[in-house]
Amino acid sequence: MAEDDGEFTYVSREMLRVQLKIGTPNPQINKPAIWIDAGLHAREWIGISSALYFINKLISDYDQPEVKNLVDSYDWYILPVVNPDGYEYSHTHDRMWRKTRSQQDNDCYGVDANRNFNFHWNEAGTDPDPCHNTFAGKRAFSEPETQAMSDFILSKRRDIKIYISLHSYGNLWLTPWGYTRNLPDDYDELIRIANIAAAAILAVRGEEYLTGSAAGLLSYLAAGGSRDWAKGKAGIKYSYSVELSPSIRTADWSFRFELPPRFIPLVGEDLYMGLKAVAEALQEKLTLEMNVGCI
Ligand code: 0X9
Ligand code: ZN
Repeated sequence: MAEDDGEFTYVSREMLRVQLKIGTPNPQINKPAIWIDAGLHAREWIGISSALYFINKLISDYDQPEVKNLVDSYDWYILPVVNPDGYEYSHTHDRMWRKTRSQQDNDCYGVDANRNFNFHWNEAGTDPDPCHNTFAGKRAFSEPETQAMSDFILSKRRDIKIYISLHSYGNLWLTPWGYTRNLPDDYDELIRIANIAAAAILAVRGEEYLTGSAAGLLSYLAAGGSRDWAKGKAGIKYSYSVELSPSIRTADWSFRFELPPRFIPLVGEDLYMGLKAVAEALQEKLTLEMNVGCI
C-alpha cells in the first residue's frame, strides 16, 4: 500500500490518498482501476468509516480468495476524506458542517464541494449566498480539494473505469445525471450494475437500496457534483454516488448523519459486499477492454 503524496486543502491539511499496490504483479495485464472517495461532505461520517473499512478489508483479508481476486484484478485509488478541513470542523465546532472551510467575501465560510466540479457548474441546486450550505463557489474548482481530485482522476482517466463517491444518507445507489432529469444513453447498463450492488447489499443483513438516476430518485436537481463530472468530463462510464445508511424508508432514518458507532462495521460490510459485486460483475469486460490488442 502506498500513501501517495497528498495535495493540500485550504487550511493546508494534507489529503492522503491510498493507492493499493499489493497483489500479484502481472506485467502482461493492464489492470482496470476503481476510484472511491468519501467525505466530500464533512458531516457524512459513515462514508469515511466505510471507505476505511474497505481499505482494511482489502489489506487484512488478502489471504481470502475473493479479496485476493479484487486486489489482483484491479488497481484501487481510495481517497477516504476529500474534505479534511470540514471533517475536522464537524468534530470540533459544528457536527452538521457540510462544506469546505475556505473564507468567502462576506465572512461566511465554505463551498459545497459537491457543487464545485466543472460540469454544468452552478446550473441547478445551488444557492448564490456563500453563507448557504449549497453555495457552489465563486467558480468551478475554486476549492483546492476538488481541483486536486480532478487533476489526479484526469491523469488516470484511461485506467479508471468505475467511479464511486460515498455520501449519506438514504440507502440509494445513484447513477448520473444530477443536473438534469434526462438520462444518460447507457442508463440501462448503469442500472443493471447498480441493481447487482443493491442485491448484494440486501443479502448481507436486509438493507434495501433503491437504484436510479440522482435527479430521478431525489426530488431536486443538483449540478456540479462529482458523479456527473466523473462521467461527463472524465469519461468514466460506470459513475455512481452512493447514499449510505440510514435508509429514508425505515425508522433508522431519524439518525440522519449521526449513526451510532455500532453501525460502522455493519455499513462497512454492506458497502464491501456491494462494491465486490460490482467489481466482479465487470471484471471480465473491463479487463478485456484494457487489453485489446495486447493478449
Ligand atoms: O445534495 C447532494 O450533493 C447529495 N445529497 S447529500 O445529502 N449527500 O448532500 C445528492 C445529490 C443527488 N443529486 C440530485 N439530487 N440531483
Ligand atoms: Zn453528501
